[in-house]
Amino acid sequence: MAAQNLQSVPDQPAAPQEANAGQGQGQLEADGQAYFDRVMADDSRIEPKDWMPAAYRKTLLRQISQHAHSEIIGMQPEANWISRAPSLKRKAILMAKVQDEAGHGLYLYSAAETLGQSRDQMMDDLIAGKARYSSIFNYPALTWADMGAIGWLVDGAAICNQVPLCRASYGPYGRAMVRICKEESFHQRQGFEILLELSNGTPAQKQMAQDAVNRWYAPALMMFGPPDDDSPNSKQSMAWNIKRFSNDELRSRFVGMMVEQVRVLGLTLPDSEVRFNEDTRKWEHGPLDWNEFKEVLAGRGPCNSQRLERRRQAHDDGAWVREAAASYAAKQVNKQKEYAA
Ligand code: FAQ
Repeated sequence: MAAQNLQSVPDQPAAPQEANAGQGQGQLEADGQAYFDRVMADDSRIEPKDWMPAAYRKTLLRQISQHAHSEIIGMQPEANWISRAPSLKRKAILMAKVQDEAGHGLYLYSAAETLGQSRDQMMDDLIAGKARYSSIFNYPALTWADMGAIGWLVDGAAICNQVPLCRASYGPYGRAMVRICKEESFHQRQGFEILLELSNGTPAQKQMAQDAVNRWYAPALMMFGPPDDDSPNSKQSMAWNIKRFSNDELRSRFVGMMVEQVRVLGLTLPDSEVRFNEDTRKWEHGPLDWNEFKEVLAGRGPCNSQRLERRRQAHDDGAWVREAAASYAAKQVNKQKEYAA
């Protein structure tokens, strides 16, 4: 699947010519729309300075900023275990992973900024509780085995959802996703390896691994978003070549991947209804609790308030760093001006 979805983007159609400069606004809009339509039809890419419909910009800003916030809030469940990792090696690996997630957030905030919203504004929205981030990070990480389950299931679901986004029609988003996906696949393997070691350990360790998989399985399936018939954004996002597959399609693929891997782990999925439907050629799973999903999205999940409070605190604690960096940057600009004068 990965190789197919990472295929290179075709050559770009020619952008509207600068000769349009003297034309009226209406004509410019019409040319811009025609160019945009051609890019979509050719499955090519829109870049930040290209004309784009306001609704396309809004959709991208929504998705990319939510994605960035997810990476940043998503650091918390694992960061919580850095000081309790069972060995120096595990601690170093976990620290590197959490740091990678911070990096993903930064690539994504940068991509979102190219659409015209400042990072400060996005961060203010997150801290004010006005912005969404992935439902999955509102669940607690209770044991060390949760580090394995998060890596295997959560990063696994993230990869399944994000590899197709490497071909997203908006250039900065697609390019950021290529790098992110490379790192996420490493994350998934480290989660798998934690679970494999626990599964081959004592009966209590194996039980701890199974318990973690039991708790993270359904929330990981819900990461793909609501069922297709309850997904208001999917159709348009697919028409704009942002999303390549529907929420249910990706969820089904993910289940198929997990069925194979859980056997190697010597564990089971907590879902007796998983089966491959020979007629539809798709993997099916048992019912998910979509009321729980809605509650989490409404801010009433197990850890919503804790996650936001922690982010607010971190933002306040980092105020002096931002001030120092801004002051240093201003000094550098002044020095350059003096030098130029
Ligand atoms: N959580 O119409 P749709 C990671 C909202 S990164 C919260 O289907 P869409 C790495 C949705 O925003 C994980 N809200 O929406 C990591 C919309 O609300 P709105 C994040 C959700 O956009 C690992 C409404 O429901 N990944 O894990 C969720 O077409 C380990 C209706 O939904 C991404 O963001 C949800 N799960 O499809 C980090 C990937 N699902 O905005 C640390 C990029 C839906 O209209 C540690 N995003 N909603 O008010 C996407 O692919 C899409 O945005 C979907 C949702 C698939 C998430």
